[in-house]
Amino acid sequence: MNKIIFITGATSGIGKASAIKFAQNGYHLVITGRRAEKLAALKERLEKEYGIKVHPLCFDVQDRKAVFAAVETIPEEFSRINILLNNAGLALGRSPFDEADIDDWESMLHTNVYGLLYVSRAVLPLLKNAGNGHIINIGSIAGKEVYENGNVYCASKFAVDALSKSMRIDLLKHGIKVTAIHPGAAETEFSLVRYKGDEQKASATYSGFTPLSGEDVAGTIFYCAALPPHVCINELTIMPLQQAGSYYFFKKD
Ligand code: NDP
Ligand code: 8X3
Repeated sequence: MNKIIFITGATSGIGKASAIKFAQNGYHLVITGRRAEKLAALKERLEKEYGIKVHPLCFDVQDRKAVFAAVETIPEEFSRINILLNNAGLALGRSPFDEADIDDWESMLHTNVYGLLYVSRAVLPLLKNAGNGHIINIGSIAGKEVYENGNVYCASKFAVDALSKSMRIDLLKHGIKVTAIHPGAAETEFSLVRYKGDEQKASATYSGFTPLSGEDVAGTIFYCAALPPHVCINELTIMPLQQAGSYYFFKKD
């Protein structure tokens, strides 16, 4: 029987690369995001290329009612969810604490923290039913080391780190694995979103070094998911070769 993975933020970057990776390996998918047309295109592509089944769910993870309502509609054939990949997230702005936009702060906390909480609670009954469940949370190096002007984005990812550790303890008795993966710089739509469409600022983020790709992170997510049932990676950081931490880059022109 094919396993099923539920992926938040599958319309782009790490989430989309993960959808492709798991489809290549015979998983059926529940893919989510706010951009319905991207979900539809990915479903068509993956079903055609890999012969697996894909169920798209379009909702905003910030909207508690919408999250629970969407999960309620999952058809029987997709309801034995083995893996939840909590990947949807974003940074908005990179400004000093005293100048940052408070609306941006709220969006980051509502998406990266509350969104992860709502989706986890909504999907947990399905993971419990399937047995041997696994929750994989995408944190960040920003959730391990605070950097200048990272303030609330860093705080949201520190929360993901703390919640992952806490979920690991509380879900132990249900036999559910919890893994937190903390990437360094990955070239996705992340910086374009952070800098609100400013392509120059976004591409400058990745100049002078070779960043991770969404596929690099997806490969590591799949590695964690494919370990034997008695083995759980609690957390790991994955970085570009030229990045040692939030602050330490070895850049070449
Ligand atoms: P992308 O911007 O490429 O992808 C983000 C995904 O999250 C999109 O699919 C987007 O879908 C979804 N998303 C964002 N907000 C919401 C929302 N409110 N409701 C539902 N879905 C949402 O970035 P990445 O792939 O890089 O980011 C994935 C995760 O990795 C994030 O949690 C990010 O914080 C983390 N990360 C990224 C790093 C990087 O350098 N890129 C490094 C460390 C961590 P849609 O717009 O369709 O809603
Ligand atoms: C994304 C990585 O360093 O831009 O989480 O915050 S960083």
